[in-house]
Amino acid sequence: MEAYNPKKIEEKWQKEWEDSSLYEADEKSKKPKSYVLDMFPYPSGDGLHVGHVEGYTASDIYARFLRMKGKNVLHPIGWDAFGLPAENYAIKTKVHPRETTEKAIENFTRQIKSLGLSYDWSREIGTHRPEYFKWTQWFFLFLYKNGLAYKKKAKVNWCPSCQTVLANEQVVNGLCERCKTEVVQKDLEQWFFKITEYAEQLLNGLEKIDWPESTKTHQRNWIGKSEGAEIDFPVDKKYHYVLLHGYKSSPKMNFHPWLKKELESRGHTVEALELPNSQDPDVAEQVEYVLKKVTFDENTIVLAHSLGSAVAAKAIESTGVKIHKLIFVSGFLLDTDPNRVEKYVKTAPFTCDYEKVKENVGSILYLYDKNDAFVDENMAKRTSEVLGAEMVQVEAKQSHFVAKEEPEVLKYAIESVRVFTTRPDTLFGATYLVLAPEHPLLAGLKETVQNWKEVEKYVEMAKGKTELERTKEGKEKTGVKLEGVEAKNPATGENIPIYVADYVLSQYGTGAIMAVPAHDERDFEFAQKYDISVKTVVEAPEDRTENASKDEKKISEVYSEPGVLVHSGKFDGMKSEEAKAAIAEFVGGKMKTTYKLRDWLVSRQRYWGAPIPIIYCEKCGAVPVPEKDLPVLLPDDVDFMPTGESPLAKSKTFHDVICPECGGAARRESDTMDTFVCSSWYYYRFADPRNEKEFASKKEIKKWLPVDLYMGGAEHTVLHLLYARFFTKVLHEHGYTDFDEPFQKLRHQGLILADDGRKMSKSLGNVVNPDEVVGTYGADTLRTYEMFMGPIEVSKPWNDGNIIGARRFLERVWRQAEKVTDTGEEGEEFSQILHRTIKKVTSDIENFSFNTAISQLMICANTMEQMEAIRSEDWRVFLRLLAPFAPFISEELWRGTPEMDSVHVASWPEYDEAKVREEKRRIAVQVNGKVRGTIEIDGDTEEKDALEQALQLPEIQRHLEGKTVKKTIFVPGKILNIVVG
Ligand code: ANZ
Ligand code: ZN
Repeated sequence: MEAYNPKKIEEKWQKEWEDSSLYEADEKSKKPKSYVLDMFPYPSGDGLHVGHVEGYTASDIYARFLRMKGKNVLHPIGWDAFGLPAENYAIKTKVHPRETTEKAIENFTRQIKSLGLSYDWSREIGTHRPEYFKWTQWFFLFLYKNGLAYKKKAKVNWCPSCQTVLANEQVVNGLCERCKTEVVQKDLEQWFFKITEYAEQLLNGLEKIDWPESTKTHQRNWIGKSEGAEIDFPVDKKYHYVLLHGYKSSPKMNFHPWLKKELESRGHTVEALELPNSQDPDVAEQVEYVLKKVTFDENTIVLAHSLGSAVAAKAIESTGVKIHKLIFVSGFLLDTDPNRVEKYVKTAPFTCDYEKVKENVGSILYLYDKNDAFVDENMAKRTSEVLGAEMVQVEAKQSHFVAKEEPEVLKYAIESVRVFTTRPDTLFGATYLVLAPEHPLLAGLKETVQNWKEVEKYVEMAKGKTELERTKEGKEKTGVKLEGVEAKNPATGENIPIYVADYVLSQYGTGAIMAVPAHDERDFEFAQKYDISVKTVVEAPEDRTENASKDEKKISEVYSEPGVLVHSGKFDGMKSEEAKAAIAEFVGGKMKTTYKLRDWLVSRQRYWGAPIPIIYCEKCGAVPVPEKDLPVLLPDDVDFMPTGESPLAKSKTFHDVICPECGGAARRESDTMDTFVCSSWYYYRFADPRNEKEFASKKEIKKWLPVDLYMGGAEHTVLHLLYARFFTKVLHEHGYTDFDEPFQKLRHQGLILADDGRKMSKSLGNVVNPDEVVGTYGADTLRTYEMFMGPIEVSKPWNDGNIIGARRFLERVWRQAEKVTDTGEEGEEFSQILHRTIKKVTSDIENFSFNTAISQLMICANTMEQMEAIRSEDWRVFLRLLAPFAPFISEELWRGTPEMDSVHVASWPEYDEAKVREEKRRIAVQVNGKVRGTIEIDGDTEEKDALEQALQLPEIQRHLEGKTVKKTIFVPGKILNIVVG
């Protein structure tokens, strides 16, 4: 027999498998399906890494196993092909990213095929190909049309060297992950996906999927659910209120007199105007009246009810000064409704310049009554939208706020700082407030704050810092006190100072906190530094019995545990957990759940990505590209040199277009999408990869999805997994799928380290190239070696010596073929080993314990080596067990037997229960090390069962009498020692 020569057989079978389409998923099969998926790779210029090989081999073993078990397996591969490296390479070398990418794909393909991975190549996809990204763009529009994609100005991490926006996780210690340049913060108009709307579903979904616990924990932390309360702290500053009544009303009607009194009793001045001809009003005349009567300044708050809102907006449009705030109470504008214009404006045509209004007020609030009989919700929404107003839904005492007293109106009329706290029980101990440097209230305090220059400088400085820098533990806290303005603690009624400090983040909660230094570490540290008072309001239950109250001693540490309330008025003595809701309610706060999860920023100022399918028109605004015009292709007349603007903006052919709605001149959105968008839905495309009408048909989705096994590294996948789950939840909600989790079972491969235990990296020169290993030892050896390195999920170092071990094992198997005979009798002993091997390899593959499966195959091979002859039947059992691990050698040897078809479509062997049963054994039972009896147990009996049996023995019971079992020591098959005391 010839010596084992992998080169010869591997190439041969590779070609044969490909020619016979052996691994293509069968569309017509009635067998149960199984979808085994690898995280598709980014085709980098460096080629495949041994870490890829590890994960791909594991899922390949599983896919092959399922095929042999009679499943119709879908096991596809494709390319996550958009991304920065190809673009950066283009900047350096001027080689088009498409060219680099296609070349890299070619190389990856060759490498993957050489490894004998059983992919269905007929379904290959690449996210950079127009037939694919057409549907990525479709998904953008799908989200947009469902209100889940929106544009807003946002602070983003900006790398001045890469000239691009970075995601938070691309910022490492304040530096760009790629080029190590210091990252700065910058304001840009960006597209976002509203993933936050699904926070709760994304959290709950984790309960029902089979994923590694650590990965689920990671997802939970990323979503970061917190339960607490929102509480308002009135700002102790005097304003000038202007109240405008509605149609057929007057300052003497509705809530006006009451509100005026309430506001005045708080020290504000109030001007309640009597608008002319309220019974049959002319809004234009009323506007003129307001402008004549009122002197607007930065301390003015205009509160307008109903028709008064139209008057207010129009008046503010031409004040010329910026007022503090405008509050609409169930208001509306006229120009959106021609009938109303006619009815209420008799003197002139009436349109309102929303932008001017926005310019002339600090902020606009829209207060809407849930049960409003006059203003419907859509009108309220539209009004809020055109004015950029914050819309708040409340319940009026009487529909449309016409009661004599309307507490919600008062509540929102008063300027206050809203905080989010998880500890409303500590409210009596809140001794100061902190605003994030970006807090919108700050701008309105410019005239009031005496040390404005200092505040401004601080805010400016905070801008340059990343979130991580700001919140790092142990970092010294900094901040500035706002001189000349205070807030009122709503529980104690006392005035407390307001600070601006960067340890409070603008994007979490409400961007403001109540600080409780006695019970929060960060607040304590800050209070010590700025000499702010510390007030204990929760004590450990045991401290309550002591006479001396804590605050009489010097407080030197923070008590952050639950306990019993003190110094909290009528809540003294209450348990802190109970006090949370009670105190929140006492001050009119609302219990509220907050999430750390932010909306997903998808705009990238880059070339090599899927263009965002939006067109901007002067007249129509943002217009989605009609579906029939997809895909929006990437133009080739661009320069890749980054300038901070998207490269697409400079392409003439791309940039200037015609508005699909009005036909006027318009321009295209020039940003591309985050590549995570491409990878959020690719697993659907594999089900129906050539569909030109849909991203995948419902029928094919139903046939193949969800994914039964998803395999990939644990690093860098938190976001990918979250985003993919988000897409699936949205699809589910809109009836595209009958499942709402895409990946039923997830497994990770561990890192493969270099032989020196360090991470493999080009700069360290310790990278192992799989091509070389395949060239020297063969793909079967590489696969077997990597699977034998250790448990799949742990990190493990490369070891050249052990590769040779794997190769020798396969050589040994090869040599056994010579001993195979058609006659001969089955030896009892070997038969047992063979059946135990079937049992173990089967359950090990099911449990992803590939290293132990291989070691069982080695035991079996060793036994065969001792034998003079091997029955053909037994030999073929062994080859089938080996096939998923070493597909080439098993195929070659299998075809050497009378079998005509591939081993990879043969059926998986079954074991005989009678042959795997381990013999009973008699073992000694000790008590405290002395043998006191014996029991007879099976070879695989577990400790607790052995103990139970031992406890039945009278001689053992005697020695345990009056004692307690401290522990047991169990050596399977040998001894059970019971330790008592
Ligand atoms: C008062 C208080 C007292 C708080 C106390 C804690 C302990 P998690 O659990 O992470 O949700 N906080 C709220 N918004 C913040 C922001 N934008 N930036 C920084 N910190 C913020 O944390 C919630 C707690 O973090 C909140 O509860 C608030 O401090 C702070 F003994 O309020 B706490
Ligand atoms: Zn238009």
